[in-house]
Amino acid sequence: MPGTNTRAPMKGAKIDAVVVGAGFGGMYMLHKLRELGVSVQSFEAGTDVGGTWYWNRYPGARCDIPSLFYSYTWSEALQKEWRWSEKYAAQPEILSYAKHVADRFDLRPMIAFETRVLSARFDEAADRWLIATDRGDEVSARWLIMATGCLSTPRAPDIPGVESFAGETYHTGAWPHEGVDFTGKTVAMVGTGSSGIQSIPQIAAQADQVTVFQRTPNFSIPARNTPLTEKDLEAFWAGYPAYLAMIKGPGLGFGGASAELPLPDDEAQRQRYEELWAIGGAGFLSAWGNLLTSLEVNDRAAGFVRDKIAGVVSDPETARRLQPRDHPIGTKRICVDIDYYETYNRPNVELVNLRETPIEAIEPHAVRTSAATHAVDAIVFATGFDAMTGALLAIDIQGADGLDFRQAWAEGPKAYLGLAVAGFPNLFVITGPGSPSVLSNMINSIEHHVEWITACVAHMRERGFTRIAADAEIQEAWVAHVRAVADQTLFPRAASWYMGANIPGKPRVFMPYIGAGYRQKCADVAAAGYEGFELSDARAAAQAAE
Ligand code: N01
Repeated sequence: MPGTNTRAPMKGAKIDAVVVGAGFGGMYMLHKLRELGVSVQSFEAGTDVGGTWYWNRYPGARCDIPSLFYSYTWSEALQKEWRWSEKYAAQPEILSYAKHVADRFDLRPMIAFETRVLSARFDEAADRWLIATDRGDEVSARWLIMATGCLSTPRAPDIPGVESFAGETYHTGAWPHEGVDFTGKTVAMVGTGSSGIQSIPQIAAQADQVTVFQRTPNFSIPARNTPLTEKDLEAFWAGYPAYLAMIKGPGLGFGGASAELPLPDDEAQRQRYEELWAIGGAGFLSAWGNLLTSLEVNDRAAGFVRDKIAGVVSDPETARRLQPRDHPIGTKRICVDIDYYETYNRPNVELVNLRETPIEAIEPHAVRTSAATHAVDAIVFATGFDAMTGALLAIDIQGADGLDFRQAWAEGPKAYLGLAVAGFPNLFVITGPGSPSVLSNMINSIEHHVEWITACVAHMRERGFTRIAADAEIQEAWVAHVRAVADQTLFPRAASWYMGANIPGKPRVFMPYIGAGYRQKCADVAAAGYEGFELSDARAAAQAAE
């Protein structure tokens, strides 16, 4: 997007808080801090609000959580006045919602757009962060809040010759704002995660020819997307109080998985999968309470989906290539699609299995595998993100005693409750590693973290504390607990982005927290005077030392 921002840099500004990013996390954080009477500035790389929904504009981009539940709950008036048109809203509608929130709550004056935070250094004497941006801003803030998103650093693969390609290349996570017309084009699609699975049917409907280069097939469940009716809304509002209670409860905010154990007989199991398949969406994983912990149970569910794929895809060899076999269902993020498997019945779509015939190089006009040279006009990389840590590690952050953030996370991310990092006082991460984040409904988890951080800031202000620092040992114990809980599930069996496995050289650590009772734990920590944190007042300490 062309730059429109000509504002003068903020040099030497002294404020209470800086919020990095103006997606759903950043926007709510701004609202809450302003409400508290805290002076706050946000820096956002995009030209507008929306975060994920600002950048991911690829054809077919949609939320995989029903829109009525992918909405802020903190303002019932907002919830009531915004009318979603479909069960699963498409990206333009979600972006409109984000913009509406920014306008309705007058958030824009607090946001500097087209501005990327480059560095942050903790000034120990003042208990303040010194933040610098690519626009020359130099701001001092007591609190630094990273609302940088979990999936915000797109990753293009290092394929030999990629730079020699003469046609256009795109990444789903950084799609051109003006859109792309593939009419008459032969398109290579690389990657079959959620982004690939959503965009392939749309691009295939427009382009002349599409060749999908698939490394790992993923499980996908049909969305069964429909327009939202008055009846849907009535049902939503009737269940709203129970929904609010549920998201504040011990689970991940998706409603209860069936606790029906031991499982009924084979036919009854199959019946349940049929029902969930007919309903559509990621709720398929809630078939049984132990679907993500018992390999035997999981195998049944996976087999059911493999059979469905075989039932939809006409060519048996293509169906076989599309059937995932290398990971338990749900241990890589389950995909939710519209006509994904059906797309392989189109005459203009070809599937290349990179496990059998890997890409050797990209040439100026082709993708060359070990078996063939595929002439293409354009390449779409749906190759994912440096998830959960990429956006944080892109910033040069120096904490207490000059501790380097990249050094602190060299063996993998470590964060107490996924909210704070030992050695980096007064820094909070919204939905950071070690919190339910990407395994939960992100909007709800964002709200939870924003409210927890706001309460913490209020606590510090009321008592005159200028520093809050997570205890390194308690953080270690939390990180170990996060790992131990994950180890009781099937998740570590998949080479997923949850594990950092999609980035060569990234430490393999299961990053989100899948345990129960997370909200209660955070509440207990706060109620005990921020147990596991050290709260202090630098000025008082300095005076005492004099
Ligand atoms: O990325 P991914 P994504 N050569 O990492 C392949 C959220 N999201 O952007 O599995 C060939 O899942 C890679 O193959 P492999 C959602 O949480 C949500 O699709 O590594 N292929 C994989 O197939 C999601 O999980 C929504 O073997 C290469 C693909 O690229 C997350 O974002 C929509 C390759 C990457 O899949 C990420 O999804 C979209 C290479 N060198 C995204 N490198 C909704 O709300 C990678 N791949 C619906």
